[in-house]
Amino acid sequence: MKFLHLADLHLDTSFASRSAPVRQRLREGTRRALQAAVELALREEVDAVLIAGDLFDGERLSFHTERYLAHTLGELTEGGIQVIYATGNHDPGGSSGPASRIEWPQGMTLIGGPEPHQVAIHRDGTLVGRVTGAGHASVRESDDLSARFPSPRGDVPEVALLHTQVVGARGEGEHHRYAPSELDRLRRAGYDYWALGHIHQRQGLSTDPAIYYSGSLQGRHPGEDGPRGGLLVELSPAAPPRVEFVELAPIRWETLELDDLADATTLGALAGRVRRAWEEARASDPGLPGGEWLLRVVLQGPCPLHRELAASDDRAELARELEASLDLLDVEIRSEGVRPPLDPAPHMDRSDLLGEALRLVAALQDPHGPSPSATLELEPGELAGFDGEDPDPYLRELLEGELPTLLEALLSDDAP
Ligand SMILES: [Mn+2]
Repeated sequence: MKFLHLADLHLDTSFASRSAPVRQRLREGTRRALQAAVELALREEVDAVLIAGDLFDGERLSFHTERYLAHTLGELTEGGIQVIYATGNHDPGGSSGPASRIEWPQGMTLIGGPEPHQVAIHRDGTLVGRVTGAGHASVRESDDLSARFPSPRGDVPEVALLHTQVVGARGEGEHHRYAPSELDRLRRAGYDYWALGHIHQRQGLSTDPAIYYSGSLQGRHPGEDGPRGGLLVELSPAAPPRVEFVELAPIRWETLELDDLADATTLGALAGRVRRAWEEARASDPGLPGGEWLLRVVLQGPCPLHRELAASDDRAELARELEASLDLLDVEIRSEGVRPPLDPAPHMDRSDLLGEALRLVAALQDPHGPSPSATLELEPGELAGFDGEDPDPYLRELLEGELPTLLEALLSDDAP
């Protein structure tokens, strides 16, 4: 049996914090990702497409998306591909939710409640596998739905389909603990593959049996970065499961962190640094042809442009320049970690507290100078984080790290 595992599409997410044109692109992006998934399923001649919940984001689905869904999923069922959709907490299947009101294409299976429902998968008239799924009926399913799954017969490959928070999975802290399940129970349930939804970070929790989150189909915020798509899975009675990730989302979120900015003395130089970092990152990971990007740039450390980077209009100007020169959909500049560049040298001879402190630190940092632990009268037991023999190298390293903070604190009223 060959199938495509999708989850967490969140169609019609509002993207309310974004500008109107970006919002529009993101909403279209999710629909285009689904279109790409349908084309992949038809091209690969899969037997089934499985959707593990959160197909749409909220209570109200636009007419446009409703029509689009019926049409797009209809392309699959008309192409002889079975579509099996088990609901999640965003798109519950109870009578009040939109899942129960949509005119789904003929031949599609909607599993909108906690009672497991089984679908036989045929290829050319032969039984090649079974899919058993359970869905959320309400927005707050608190039961472990996996406990209700029957033991599979096992004469053909058996797949379980569920929207669940597996306890201990990566990224679980970012999601509500709905329909929580235990990895151990999933492992022992007898299924060859668990097609999971809910946690948006793609991950395999087990390879034998195969237990996978496909992750969100299209990233929805800077935290959902990297390539996004679906898992193409092949199960056969004789061989181990083959699970392949296929990138499908046309829009990606990425973050660049730059902390070596001491030489960036002009807007042009700073933009150049970001451009080079971007080009390096894309050389090894170019993304899909024609893909669009939303970039967050996190600047930190000493930078001569610290005043400009604290001003929102200057950050916006840098963002616009990068959007244009790198052809990006959106750029956000974060500069909370930027500090003024500080050089102790011009202050070493001062006859005030700062001068005294700097001379003391310089003497204690000198490996041939006085012992820092003896001078400061510190016993090894009083040093948090130290568990070695000789505390002096450790203290010298600490002093090095504290120097910028000391300078900043003692120079704060001393505008250069
Ligand atoms: Mn979700």
